[in-house]
Amino acid sequence: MPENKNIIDTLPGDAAKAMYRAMVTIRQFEDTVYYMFLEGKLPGTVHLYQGQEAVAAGVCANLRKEDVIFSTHRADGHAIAKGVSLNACMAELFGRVTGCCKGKGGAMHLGDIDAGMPPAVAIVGGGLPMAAGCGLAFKYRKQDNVSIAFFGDGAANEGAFHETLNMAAVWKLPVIFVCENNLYGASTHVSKVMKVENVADRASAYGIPGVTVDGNNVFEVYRAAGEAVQRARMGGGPTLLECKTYRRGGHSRGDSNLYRDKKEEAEWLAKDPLVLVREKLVTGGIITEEEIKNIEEQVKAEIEKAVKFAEESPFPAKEEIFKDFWAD
Ligand SMILES: Cc1ncc(C[n+]2csc(CCOP(=O)(O)OP(=O)(O)O)c2C)c(N)n1
Ligand SMILES: [Mg+2]
Repeated sequence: MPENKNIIDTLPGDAAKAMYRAMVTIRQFEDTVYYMFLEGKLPGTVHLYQGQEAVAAGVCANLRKEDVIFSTHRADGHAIAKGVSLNACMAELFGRVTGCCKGKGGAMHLGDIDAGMPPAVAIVGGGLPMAAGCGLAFKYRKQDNVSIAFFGDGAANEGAFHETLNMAAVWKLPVIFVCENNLYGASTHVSKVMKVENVADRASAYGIPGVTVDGNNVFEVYRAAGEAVQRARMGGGPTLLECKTYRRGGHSRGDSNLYRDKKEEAEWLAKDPLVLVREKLVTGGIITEEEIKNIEEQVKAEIEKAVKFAEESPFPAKEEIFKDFWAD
């Protein structure tokens, strides 16, 4: 995908292919980042998104550039799907001045306001009130844009989740709350911290629609998110959309998932969203094996270019250290 281009730009005819391309880009980007991290080339830590690609791709395919997304500590997939440039994402992870936050945000604050993604919020649940605030701004200015809050199952147990959903419901804000339920908050299984079966069941407590979908099926995510986005644009208020999914890797660096049940793990890993979408596209006659190969090769070249761009970029100057920051 060309830099800074939202996949919505290639809709409507090629929506499926565009989503596939976004998913391949996220997977290859994350695999590359993982290996570079293990090699010691990247500073800090990483929270990778492999396995959850269908959520970011399916939701963001419904968005315009002017719509806004709020992300979490696991931000790469959201940024790529929303059209933040690969070069700027990679340079940010390397802490370089050409990064989307001038190298000062790093992996957990990835974002680019010009692409409709304020820097991600790594405080669990912290992005939800901001998404509602942005929704309020859209409503106040009578713009038919939407604000998306991506968050995890763990965040759904934070006070910020409950307060924000209530306020967004009462004020009918154009916000879609997208919970990526990957069954774990770090090493804690969702069943240990939640008594309802689905996060979306909680929507009824706030009087808004709640929908649970297979988050590994990009078409299901796309359709459900599309309905929620349409409703929000028309003034119908917020939706809680829960996408059930699974991390292919650990929570963050050095996590080997030893706490995960092996049967559960095998079942979910067999449902790789990339494999599923590829099968559907090929059997549906939407894409050929040759096109798949071409997409994969093009994406590989784009990522290699991004790594080179990042490695060759300078670090921020020392004089810049106190610029762009504020604290209370
Ligand atoms: C308020 C807060 N508490 C704890 C942490 C440490 N922490 C970072 S990620 C994480 C787990 C979050 O789980 P979930 O919301 O399910 O997101 P996932 O990592 O599964 O994507 C925790 C506890 C934090 N960043 N912020
Ligand atoms: Mg989780």
